[in-house]
This record gives sequence, structure tokens and C-alpha cells, in this order.
Amino acid sequence: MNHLKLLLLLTSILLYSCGEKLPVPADKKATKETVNLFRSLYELQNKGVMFGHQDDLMYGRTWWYEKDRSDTKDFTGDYPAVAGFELGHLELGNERSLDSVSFVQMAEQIKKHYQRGGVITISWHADNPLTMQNPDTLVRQAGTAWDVSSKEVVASILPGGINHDLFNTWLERLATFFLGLKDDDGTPIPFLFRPYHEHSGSFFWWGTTICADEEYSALWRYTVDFLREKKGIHNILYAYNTDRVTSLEQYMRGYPGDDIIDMLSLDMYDRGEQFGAEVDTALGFVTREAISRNKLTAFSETGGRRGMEDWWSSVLLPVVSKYPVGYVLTWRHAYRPRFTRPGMSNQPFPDDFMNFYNSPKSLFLKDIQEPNIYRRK
Ligand code: BMA
Repeated sequence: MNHLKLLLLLTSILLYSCGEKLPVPADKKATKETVNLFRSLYELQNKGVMFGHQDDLMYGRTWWYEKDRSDTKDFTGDYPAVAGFELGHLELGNERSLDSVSFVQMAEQIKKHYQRGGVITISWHADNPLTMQNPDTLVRQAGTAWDVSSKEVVASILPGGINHDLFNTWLERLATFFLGLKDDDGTPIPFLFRPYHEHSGSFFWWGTTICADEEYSALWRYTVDFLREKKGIHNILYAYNTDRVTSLEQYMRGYPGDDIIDMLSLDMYDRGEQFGAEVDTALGFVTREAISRNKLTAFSETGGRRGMEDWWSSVLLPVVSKYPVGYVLTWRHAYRPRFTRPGMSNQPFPDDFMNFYNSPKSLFLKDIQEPNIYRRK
């Protein structure tokens, strides 16, 4: 073997082994842009924490769907790096979500955020497929995602269950929406999907005490199989998620498997003094586990403590800076124009949010432009 050949061989071995180290999505057929998104997010985890906001592009407390408007942009001058969207009631074939957002407009905003080089994450507060058929008016939130009056729901939609066909119809509707998420040239738009969220809580029909861990895992596996294999959708990164947890063992209950999941995420709202220590512990073990499995991480829902003025800079920022947390997302600013009064502050975020924004640790849309997260080399 001459020197040139040897050099070429060594170079290709080196490139190959480097390539091998870069993690890949669970979906072996993931589109190029989806693989790029996964790798970009994986690297960004070490650069800082992206800011995400639910329904940021759809409405704010005092405005409803205005072109290119965003509470985050109004307040800081920049869009959030991560835009959250919610699919609840898409399964019913409705034109608007449970939060009255038009699905057509949602798809438009998803495309816009993709074109801006931002990250898209989608949640799904699906109605209760069992109790919605005959809602018990005495039950709180009867027939909705929050109806936990029956422990038979998940079993009823899995293969062999009485609501299996209905559930397939729901997944068909989801698939149709997902297949419509395309750029002008037909490129499927990659996004994070976080269904069946907050598993450790018992406030949704898929919660830990409402279904068995095996059922929860089967529900996930059935859903991903349907979208990925049956419908051939390869532009989704799937996010596993729990609410408050105190141990890794509790976090992993019902985990559907590394061949299904791309991201390990956590939701925890600040309800008092103990939050700082609890979230520190939980983000510690969740991010460690994620990295050991070559998965992405996120603090996918949180919210400040009532009456605390410096929560963003003194509680949130220190803890998310301590770990490789991909993004932190705060929940929607529900449209409530009737509740605004003269003299009342209508600003979308507290003043302290600017301290979070100005920190080199936080990443907004402008901070994740180079290189483009979907078009890496
Ligand atoms: C919840 C609340 C609800 C909303 C739901 C889905 O946490 O904000 O009002 O309908 O999320 O977005």
C-alpha cells in the first residue's frame, strides 16, 4: 500500500469514527433535516439553554393571532428559540384546538418558525377516548384529558380494546396534520413531539396511577409505530416526559425504550421554597441519564413562584445553567382581554425576565442561527 492510499484509509477511519460518535435520532429513517436538528440540539445543550414559550406565536393575554407577533419578541426584541404548540382537539377533527387556536394558522406558524431557524415542540392534551363518549357531569373536566375517573382508558385504546378503532382514527388525524407540515419545496418540517406528558402525575388519563406502566409504554410504542412505520413519517423527534419526580427510578417508570424516544424531558412548576432543591436533583439525574443514552434533554414546562420578583434570574437561571438542559419552556399566556384593567400591568413577562434574556447562558432565536440547525454540513 502506498503512502497516499494509507493516508486515505486513515482519514476515512478517522471520519467514520468521529461520525459514529455523533448521536442519531431513534428513527433510523429520520430525514436529513431531522438528523441535523437532533445533532444541533445535542450540541446546543452544552452551549446554553434555549428559551421556549408555549403558543408564543399564536396569541398573548391581550392580542390574538397577529402576523409575526410574539410576546417574547414584544418584550425582548427576539423570538424564542423554541416555539410550543398544542394539538388538543385535533383528534376530534375540529378546526380549532382546545385553546381555540386554528390548526391552519398553527401549521402556518410552525412553518414560519422553521424558516426562521427555530425549534418546534408540540404537545397533545388529547380528550379521554373512553369517558368522552358518555361524560359524567359530576366528574371534574369530564371527557377531557384531565378526566381520571376510569383506569381502563389506555387498555381500551390499545389493540384488542373497545376503543381501538376510535384511537386509530385519532392517530390518522394527527398523521394528516403532521404530513401537511412541509416547507415550500416539500421538505417535511422536523419537530419535537411530546404526547402523554407528565406521566408521573395522576392528572391525565395516561398518568402513573391511572394506567399500568406496561400500558403506558405500549401506548407510546403503538403511537410511534403508527406514525413512523404505518404512515411513514420520519421528521419527528419524540420526547418522553414526566412531572415532578424524586428519583430516576420514578422518572423511568413506563419508559417506552431508546428505539422510540429521542429526548428525556421534565416538567416542574415552582410551587414553593422546596422547588430549587427538588428541580436541581431531578434535572441532575434526568440529564445524566439522557447523556448516557445519547438522548436530548429539556426542562419542557415550568413556571415562576407566585409573588417572587426575581425568579428568572435567581431560581431558574442558576439551576438550568448547572446542567446540559436543551431548552426551558414556560407555558402559554392565555388570551384574557376581559381581565385587563386600567393601571394593571399588561406586560407579558416580569422585568426580571430581561436578566434571563441578557445572560450569556440563555439562547433565543438569534443565538441559534449559526450554523442553521436544520442544514449543518
Ligand atoms: C393547560 C392549561 C389549559 C390548556 C392546556 C393545553 O396547562 O393552560 O388552559 O387548555 O394547558 O394548552
